[in-house]
Amino acid sequence: MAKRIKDTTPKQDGYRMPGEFEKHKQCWIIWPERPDNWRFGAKPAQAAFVEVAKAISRFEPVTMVVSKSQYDNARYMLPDHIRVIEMSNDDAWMRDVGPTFLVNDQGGVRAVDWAFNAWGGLHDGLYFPWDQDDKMAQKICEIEEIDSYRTPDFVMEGGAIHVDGDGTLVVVEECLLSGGRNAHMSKDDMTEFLKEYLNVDKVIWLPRGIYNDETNGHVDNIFCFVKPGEVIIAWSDNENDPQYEISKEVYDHLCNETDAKGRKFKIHKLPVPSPPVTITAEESQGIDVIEGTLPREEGDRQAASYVNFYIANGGIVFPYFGNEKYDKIAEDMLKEIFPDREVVGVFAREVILGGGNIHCITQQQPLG
Ligand code: KQY
Repeated sequence: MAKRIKDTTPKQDGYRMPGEFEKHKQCWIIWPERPDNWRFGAKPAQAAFVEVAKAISRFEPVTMVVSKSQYDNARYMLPDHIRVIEMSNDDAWMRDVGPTFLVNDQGGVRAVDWAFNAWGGLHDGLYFPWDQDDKMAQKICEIEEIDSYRTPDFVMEGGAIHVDGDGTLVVVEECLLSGGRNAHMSKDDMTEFLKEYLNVDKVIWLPRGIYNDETNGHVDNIFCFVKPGEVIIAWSDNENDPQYEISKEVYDHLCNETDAKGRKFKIHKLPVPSPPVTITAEESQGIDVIEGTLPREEGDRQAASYVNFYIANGGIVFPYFGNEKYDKIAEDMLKEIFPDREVVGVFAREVILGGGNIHCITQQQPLG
């Protein structure tokens, strides 16, 4: 049985969101298929998602959820050890539509089921409708028999939050204060709400996210925790790149901050690929044009960032963008930052062409 908890909050009940680097039970992913977001009927993206799933499954179990019409295809393309479950969906961003899992000190697991409106609803959201995506967290909680806290009046996505599991949450102003999410709440109201639902003591608000991010600047493209007190940010040394000013702002902000326990941050600067990843004519032509969804034109800059990696049990699965020099810099840095984990790169250009990356398409379920 999975209950919906209505009268209390995670903080009141002693549940907290753990750091991604804590032990997982499994990883959840959604099979991509919508042709107005993934080129050529999502066939190249499906092949990339298979590689991501296979890479993560070397470290922990993976469950792929897939629509009725794609079930047979996904089951055929994925190895047997990856569980495949049929579930309706609107697109393939499990980080944002899946549950935000919580743990307590007795090994209990619960989840927050945020309201989801496709990153901005009718204000500046990326597709309509989004009702199937909004139901996904509850369905997963029911399958896993996990009780959840639904926030019907609070819109949030998993990619918009990063915690250290030790009292600190990091978010981005540009994203959380965007007009399509919780315009009825002030920044202070949101800070208090997030403290209750993620059970943190301190919320750090970074000014802006990665350049040209279609989610209004999700934190998971520009910043992540390695462990409490140690973080990675997306970086550019090129003063002519608009990313330079954004990353410098984030760096300066973090240099003047401490976490919930009063620690100064050790900050690693992970360069974004240079030149930036842009859409080719062929890639643009492969996308169905449907009114209301984001156009993808030749030359458009993608929000490509190596920070958007997934931390698995004993592993790091990160995106290669096909830029030999910068892929190698990222790989070497990640190996140095995570000496106890095996670092695995997966060619993920097809994922960034859909608007996110490996972290955005995955959601870890803690072991509890
Ligand atoms: O970055 C994410 N977490 C999601 C990106 C959504 C893009 C939809 N086209």
